Amino acid sequence: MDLRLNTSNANQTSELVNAMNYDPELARDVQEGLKQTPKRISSKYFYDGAGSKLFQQIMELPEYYPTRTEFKILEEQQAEISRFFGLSDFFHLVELGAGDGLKTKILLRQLLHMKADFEYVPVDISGDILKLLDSSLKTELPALKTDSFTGDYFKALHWLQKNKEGRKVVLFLGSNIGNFEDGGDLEFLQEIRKYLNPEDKVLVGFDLRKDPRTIRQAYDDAAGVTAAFNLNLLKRLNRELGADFNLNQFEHFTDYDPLSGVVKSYIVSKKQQTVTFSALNHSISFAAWEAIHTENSHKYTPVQIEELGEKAGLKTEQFFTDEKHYFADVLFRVI
Ligand code: AVJ
Repeated sequence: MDLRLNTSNANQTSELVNAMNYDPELARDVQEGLKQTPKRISSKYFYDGAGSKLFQQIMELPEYYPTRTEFKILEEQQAEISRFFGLSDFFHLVELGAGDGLKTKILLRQLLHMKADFEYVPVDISGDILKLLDSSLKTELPALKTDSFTGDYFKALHWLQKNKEGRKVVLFLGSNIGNFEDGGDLEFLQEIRKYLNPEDKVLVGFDLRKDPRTIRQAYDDAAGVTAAFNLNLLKRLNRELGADFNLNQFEHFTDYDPLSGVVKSYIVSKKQQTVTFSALNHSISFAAWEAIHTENSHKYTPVQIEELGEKAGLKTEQFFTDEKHYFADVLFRVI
Protein backbone atom coordinates (compact mmCIF):
# COMPACT_ATOMS: atom_id res chain seq x y z
CA MET A 1 0.00 0.00 0.00
CA ASP A 2 1.31 3.43 -0.87
CA LEU A 3 1.11 5.43 2.34
CA ARG A 4 2.24 8.66 0.73
CA LEU A 5 -0.68 8.58 -1.63
CA ASN A 6 -3.03 7.92 1.26
CA THR A 7 -1.81 10.86 3.28
CA SER A 8 -2.13 13.27 0.42
CA ASN A 9 -5.65 12.05 -0.26
CA ALA A 10 -6.53 12.54 3.39
CA ASN A 11 -5.18 16.08 3.28
CA GLN A 12 -7.08 16.89 0.16
CA THR A 13 -10.29 15.53 1.63
CA SER A 14 -9.95 17.57 4.80
CA GLU A 15 -9.23 20.72 2.78
CA LEU A 16 -12.37 20.19 0.77
CA VAL A 17 -14.42 19.54 3.89
CA ASN A 18 -13.09 22.80 5.37
CA ALA A 19 -13.86 24.65 2.20
CA MET A 20 -17.42 23.35 2.12
CA ASN A 21 -18.50 25.33 5.13
CA TYR A 22 -16.63 28.49 4.21
CA ASP A 23 -17.19 31.97 5.59
CA PRO A 24 -19.51 33.66 3.04
CA GLU A 25 -18.16 37.12 3.85
CA LEU A 26 -14.57 36.04 3.17
CA ALA A 27 -15.69 34.33 -0.03
CA ARG A 28 -17.57 37.39 -1.28
CA ASP A 29 -14.81 39.87 -0.38
CA VAL A 30 -12.10 37.77 -2.01
CA GLN A 31 -14.12 37.13 -5.15
CA GLU A 32 -14.97 40.84 -5.46
CA GLY A 33 -11.42 41.96 -4.72
CA LEU A 34 -9.81 39.64 -7.24
CA LYS A 35 -12.23 40.78 -9.94
CA GLN A 36 -10.98 44.37 -9.64
CA THR A 37 -8.07 46.02 -11.41
CA PRO A 38 -5.74 46.19 -9.59
CA LYS A 39 -6.60 43.06 -7.64
CA ARG A 40 -6.91 43.51 -3.92
CA ILE A 41 -7.65 41.61 -0.69
CA SER A 42 -8.28 43.37 2.63
CA SER A 43 -5.52 43.15 5.23
CA LYS A 44 -8.13 42.19 7.80
CA TYR A 45 -7.91 38.65 6.39
CA PHE A 46 -4.24 38.31 7.46
CA TYR A 47 -5.27 37.40 10.95
CA ASP A 48 -6.26 33.75 11.03
CA GLY A 49 -4.58 31.62 13.73
CA ALA A 50 -1.29 31.32 11.84
CA GLY A 51 -1.39 34.97 10.72
CA SER A 52 -1.88 36.25 14.26
CA LYS A 53 1.12 34.17 15.37
CA LEU A 54 3.21 35.54 12.51
CA PHE A 55 2.24 39.07 13.47
CA GLN A 56 3.40 38.35 17.02
CA GLN A 57 6.75 37.31 15.49
CA ILE A 58 6.85 40.52 13.42
CA MET A 59 6.48 42.54 16.61
CA GLU A 60 9.71 40.93 17.89
CA LEU A 61 11.73 41.71 14.74
CA PRO A 62 14.69 44.10 15.05
CA GLU A 63 13.43 46.03 11.98
CA TYR A 64 9.85 46.40 13.21
CA TYR A 65 10.18 49.46 15.46
CA PRO A 66 6.47 50.43 16.00
CA THR A 67 5.55 47.93 18.72
CA ARG A 68 8.76 48.36 20.69
CA THR A 69 8.49 52.14 20.51
CA GLU A 70 4.84 52.26 21.53
CA PHE A 71 5.55 49.81 24.36
CA LYS A 72 8.18 52.19 25.70
CA ILE A 73 5.88 55.22 25.43
CA LEU A 74 3.17 53.41 27.39
CA GLU A 75 5.63 52.09 29.93
CA GLU A 76 7.31 55.41 30.60
CA GLN A 77 4.17 57.56 30.57
CA GLN A 78 1.57 55.12 31.96
CA ALA A 79 0.66 57.23 35.00
CA GLU A 80 0.15 60.41 33.02
CA ILE A 81 -1.79 58.65 30.26
CA SER A 82 -4.04 57.01 32.85
CA ARG A 83 -4.76 60.34 34.53
CA PHE A 84 -5.88 61.76 31.19
CA PHE A 85 -8.57 59.04 31.02
CA GLY A 86 -10.31 60.74 33.97
CA LEU A 87 -10.44 58.37 36.90
CA SER A 88 -13.15 59.83 39.13
CA ASP A 89 -16.03 57.85 37.61
CA PHE A 90 -16.70 54.50 35.91
CA PHE A 91 -15.73 53.91 32.27
CA HIS A 92 -15.62 51.13 29.69
CA LEU A 93 -12.06 50.81 28.42
CA VAL A 94 -12.77 49.59 24.90
CA GLU A 95 -9.83 48.37 22.84
CA LEU A 96 -10.28 47.98 19.08
CA GLY A 97 -7.82 45.41 17.72
CA ALA A 98 -6.59 44.27 21.12
CA GLY A 99 -4.44 41.40 19.79
CA ASP A 100 -2.34 39.79 22.50
CA GLY A 101 -2.80 42.85 24.73
CA LEU A 102 0.88 42.96 25.64
CA LYS A 103 1.07 46.76 25.50
CA THR A 104 -2.35 47.33 27.00
CA LYS A 105 -1.48 45.29 30.11
CA ILE A 106 0.86 48.13 31.09
CA LEU A 107 -2.12 50.49 31.27
CA LEU A 108 -4.43 47.90 32.81
CA ARG A 109 -1.99 47.28 35.67
CA GLN A 110 -1.52 51.00 36.21
CA LEU A 111 -5.28 51.66 36.22
CA LEU A 112 -5.89 48.89 38.75
CA HIS A 113 -3.06 50.31 40.83
CA MET A 114 -4.74 53.74 40.73
CA LYS A 115 -8.01 52.12 41.84
CA ALA A 116 -9.81 53.20 38.67
CA ASP A 117 -13.38 51.91 38.31
CA PHE A 118 -13.52 50.42 34.82
CA GLU A 119 -14.30 47.40 32.67
CA TYR A 120 -11.90 46.28 29.92
CA VAL A 121 -13.63 45.45 26.62
CA PRO A 122 -11.13 43.99 24.13
CA VAL A 123 -12.29 43.64 20.52
CA ASP A 124 -10.45 41.67 17.85
CA ILE A 125 -11.11 40.05 14.50
CA SER A 126 -9.24 36.93 15.67
CA GLY A 127 -11.14 34.77 18.15
CA ASP A 128 -7.96 32.72 18.70
CA ILE A 129 -5.95 35.68 19.92
CA LEU A 130 -8.81 36.90 22.15
CA LYS A 131 -8.99 33.51 23.85
CA LEU A 132 -5.27 33.74 24.61
CA LEU A 133 -5.74 37.27 25.91
CA ASP A 134 -8.71 36.32 28.10
CA SER A 135 -6.89 33.43 29.74
CA SER A 136 -3.69 35.42 30.31
CA LEU A 137 -5.70 38.25 31.91
CA LYS A 138 -7.43 35.80 34.27
CA THR A 139 -4.10 34.67 35.67
CA GLU A 140 -2.10 37.91 35.45
CA LEU A 141 -4.79 40.41 36.49
CA PRO A 142 -7.52 38.43 38.30
CA ALA A 143 -9.12 41.61 39.69
CA LEU A 144 -9.83 42.98 36.21
CA LYS A 145 -13.43 43.04 34.92
CA THR A 146 -13.52 42.10 31.21
CA ASP A 147 -16.01 41.41 28.45
CA SER A 148 -14.53 40.66 25.03
CA PHE A 149 -16.01 40.80 21.53
CA THR A 150 -14.86 38.88 18.43
CA GLY A 151 -15.49 40.56 15.09
CA ASP A 152 -14.44 43.41 12.85
CA TYR A 153 -14.51 47.03 14.02
CA PHE A 154 -17.86 47.90 12.52
CA LYS A 155 -19.67 44.95 14.05
CA ALA A 156 -17.95 45.79 17.33
CA LEU A 157 -19.09 49.43 17.32
CA HIS A 158 -22.65 48.32 16.67
CA TRP A 159 -22.49 45.81 19.52
CA LEU A 160 -20.94 48.41 21.83
CA GLN A 161 -23.74 50.87 21.22
CA LYS A 162 -26.31 48.27 22.23
CA ASN A 163 -24.42 46.69 25.11
CA LYS A 164 -22.09 49.25 26.67
CA GLU A 165 -23.71 52.44 27.83
CA GLY A 166 -21.88 54.97 29.97
CA ARG A 167 -18.59 56.73 29.67
CA LYS A 168 -16.03 55.26 27.31
CA VAL A 169 -12.32 55.46 26.74
CA VAL A 170 -11.46 53.87 23.39
CA LEU A 171 -7.99 52.52 22.67
CA PHE A 172 -6.92 52.12 19.07
CA LEU A 173 -3.23 51.35 19.41
CA GLY A 174 -0.45 49.86 17.32
CA SER A 175 -0.99 52.17 14.32
CA ASN A 176 -3.93 50.05 13.18
CA ILE A 177 -5.39 53.43 12.08
CA GLY A 178 -2.81 53.36 9.28
CA ASN A 179 -4.32 50.29 7.63
CA PHE A 180 -7.23 51.97 5.86
CA GLU A 181 -7.48 53.02 2.24
CA ASP A 182 -7.03 56.74 1.49
CA GLY A 183 -9.44 58.73 3.64
CA GLY A 184 -10.55 55.59 5.47
CA ASP A 185 -8.77 56.73 8.62
CA LEU A 186 -10.96 59.86 8.84
CA GLU A 187 -14.12 57.90 8.05
CA PHE A 188 -13.27 55.42 10.75
CA LEU A 189 -12.63 58.08 13.40
CA GLN A 190 -15.93 59.71 12.41
CA GLU A 191 -17.62 56.33 12.78
CA ILE A 192 -16.10 55.84 16.25
CA ARG A 193 -17.17 59.38 17.14
CA LYS A 194 -20.81 58.54 16.31
CA TYR A 195 -20.87 55.93 19.05
CA LEU A 196 -19.35 58.22 21.68
CA ASN A 197 -20.52 61.13 23.83
CA PRO A 198 -18.85 64.46 24.61
CA GLU A 199 -16.03 64.05 27.14
CA ASP A 200 -15.39 60.42 26.13
CA LYS A 201 -11.74 59.83 25.21
CA VAL A 202 -9.93 58.12 22.37
CA LEU A 203 -6.25 57.13 22.49
CA VAL A 204 -4.88 56.41 19.01
CA GLY A 205 -1.43 55.05 18.10
CA PHE A 206 0.07 56.70 15.01
CA ASP A 207 3.28 55.71 13.29
CA LEU A 208 5.11 58.94 12.45
CA ARG A 209 7.09 59.84 9.32
CA LYS A 210 10.81 59.19 9.56
CA ASP A 211 13.74 58.10 7.38
CA PRO A 212 12.02 56.26 4.51
CA ARG A 213 14.63 53.49 4.67
CA THR A 214 13.78 52.77 8.29
CA ILE A 215 10.12 52.51 7.36
CA ARG A 216 10.70 50.33 4.32
CA GLN A 217 12.86 47.88 6.25
CA ALA A 218 10.19 47.44 8.91
CA TYR A 219 7.95 45.91 6.24
CA ASP A 220 10.62 43.88 4.47
CA ASP A 221 12.63 42.21 7.21
CA ALA A 222 15.76 40.19 6.51
CA ALA A 223 14.41 36.99 8.12
CA GLY A 224 11.38 36.98 5.81
CA VAL A 225 8.74 36.91 8.56
CA THR A 226 6.73 39.72 6.95
CA ALA A 227 6.87 37.86 3.63
CA ALA A 228 5.51 34.74 5.35
CA PHE A 229 2.80 36.87 7.01
CA ASN A 230 1.70 38.32 3.67
CA LEU A 231 1.79 34.99 1.83
CA ASN A 232 -0.09 33.27 4.66
CA LEU A 233 -3.13 34.96 3.15
CA LEU A 234 -2.86 32.56 0.18
CA LYS A 235 -2.54 29.58 2.52
CA ARG A 236 -5.71 30.71 4.23
CA LEU A 237 -7.55 30.90 0.91
CA ASN A 238 -6.28 27.44 0.00
CA ARG A 239 -7.56 26.04 3.28
CA GLU A 240 -10.79 27.97 3.70
CA LEU A 241 -11.94 28.42 0.11
CA GLY A 242 -10.33 25.34 -1.44
CA ALA A 243 -8.06 27.47 -3.64
CA ASP A 244 -4.94 26.04 -5.26
CA PHE A 245 -2.44 28.90 -4.95
CA ASN A 246 1.09 27.53 -5.38
CA LEU A 247 3.03 29.57 -2.85
CA ASN A 248 6.28 29.15 -4.78
CA GLN A 249 4.76 31.01 -7.71
CA PHE A 250 3.93 34.17 -5.74
CA GLU A 251 6.15 36.59 -3.86
CA HIS A 252 5.91 39.28 -1.22
CA PHE A 253 6.73 42.83 -2.32
CA THR A 254 6.50 46.05 -0.35
CA ASP A 255 7.49 49.68 -0.83
CA TYR A 256 7.22 53.02 0.98
CA ASP A 257 6.28 56.23 -0.82
CA PRO A 258 7.53 59.24 1.17
CA LEU A 259 5.18 61.62 -0.69
CA SER A 260 1.95 59.93 0.35
CA GLY A 261 3.47 58.45 3.51
CA VAL A 262 2.10 55.00 2.71
CA VAL A 263 3.73 51.59 2.79
CA LYS A 264 1.98 49.36 0.27
CA SER A 265 2.30 45.59 0.35
CA TYR A 266 1.59 43.25 -2.49
CA ILE A 267 1.56 39.59 -3.42
CA VAL A 268 3.02 39.33 -6.92
CA SER A 269 2.36 36.49 -9.34
CA LYS A 270 5.72 35.32 -10.71
CA LYS A 271 4.18 33.96 -13.93
CA GLN A 272 0.99 33.82 -15.95
CA GLN A 273 -1.24 31.38 -14.07
CA THR A 274 -4.82 30.47 -13.16
CA VAL A 275 -5.99 29.74 -9.63
CA THR A 276 -9.16 27.77 -8.95
CA PHE A 277 -11.36 28.13 -5.87
CA SER A 278 -13.06 24.74 -5.54
CA ALA A 279 -15.47 25.99 -2.87
CA LEU A 280 -16.65 28.79 -5.16
CA ASN A 281 -16.62 27.10 -8.53
CA HIS A 282 -14.54 30.00 -9.68
CA SER A 283 -11.17 30.62 -11.36
CA ILE A 284 -8.97 33.72 -11.40
CA SER A 285 -6.21 34.42 -13.92
CA PHE A 286 -3.02 36.25 -13.16
CA ALA A 287 -0.80 37.87 -15.77
CA ALA A 288 2.94 37.46 -15.28
CA TRP A 289 4.03 39.92 -12.52
CA GLU A 290 0.49 41.01 -11.75
CA ALA A 291 0.12 42.17 -8.14
CA ILE A 292 -2.58 41.75 -5.50
CA HIS A 293 -2.58 44.78 -3.21
CA THR A 294 -2.87 43.39 0.34
CA GLU A 295 -2.06 46.21 2.75
CA ASN A 296 -1.63 49.93 3.34
CA SER A 297 0.30 51.28 6.33
CA HIS A 298 0.04 55.06 6.58
CA LYS A 299 2.67 57.16 8.34
CA TYR A 300 1.62 60.57 9.69
CA THR A 301 2.95 64.03 10.51
CA PRO A 302 1.82 65.61 13.81
CA VAL A 303 -0.06 68.30 11.86
CA GLN A 304 -1.97 65.66 9.88
CA ILE A 305 -2.95 63.96 13.12
CA GLU A 306 -4.42 67.12 14.66
CA GLU A 307 -6.31 67.90 11.45
CA LEU A 308 -7.64 64.37 11.28
CA GLY A 309 -8.93 64.70 14.84
CA GLU A 310 -10.52 68.07 14.15
CA LYS A 311 -12.39 66.77 11.10
CA ALA A 312 -13.66 63.83 13.15
CA GLY A 313 -14.92 65.95 16.06
CA LEU A 314 -12.03 65.02 18.30
CA LYS A 315 -9.93 67.61 20.13
CA THR A 316 -6.26 66.71 20.55
CA GLU A 317 -5.51 66.81 24.27
CA GLN A 318 -2.01 65.37 24.41
CA PHE A 319 0.71 63.77 22.29
CA PHE A 320 2.64 61.01 24.02
CA THR A 321 5.75 60.30 22.00
CA ASP A 322 9.27 58.80 22.22
CA GLU A 323 12.53 60.74 22.13
CA LYS A 324 13.16 59.95 18.44
CA HIS A 325 9.56 60.87 17.52
CA TYR A 326 9.07 57.55 15.75
CA PHE A 327 5.59 56.96 17.12
CA ALA A 328 2.84 58.84 18.96
CA ASP A 329 -0.06 57.79 21.13
CA VAL A 330 -2.45 60.69 20.81
CA LEU A 331 -5.20 61.38 23.31
CA PHE A 332 -8.35 62.95 21.88
CA ARG A 333 -11.40 64.27 23.72
CA VAL A 334 -14.81 63.99 22.07
CA ILE A 335 -16.31 67.43 21.44
C1 AVJ B 1 -1.00 45.64 12.72
C2 AVJ B 1 -1.58 47.15 11.02
C3 AVJ B 1 -0.18 47.87 12.77
O1 AVJ B 1 0.71 48.07 9.50
O2 AVJ B 1 2.42 47.98 10.80
C4 AVJ B 1 3.11 44.65 10.08
C5 AVJ B 1 0.59 45.18 10.28
N1 AVJ B 1 1.94 44.45 8.32
N2 AVJ B 1 3.91 44.26 9.08
C6 AVJ B 1 1.34 47.56 10.43
C7 AVJ B 1 1.85 44.77 9.59
C8 AVJ B 1 3.20 44.12 8.01
C9 AVJ B 1 0.75 46.34 11.17
N3 AVJ B 1 -0.51 46.75 11.90
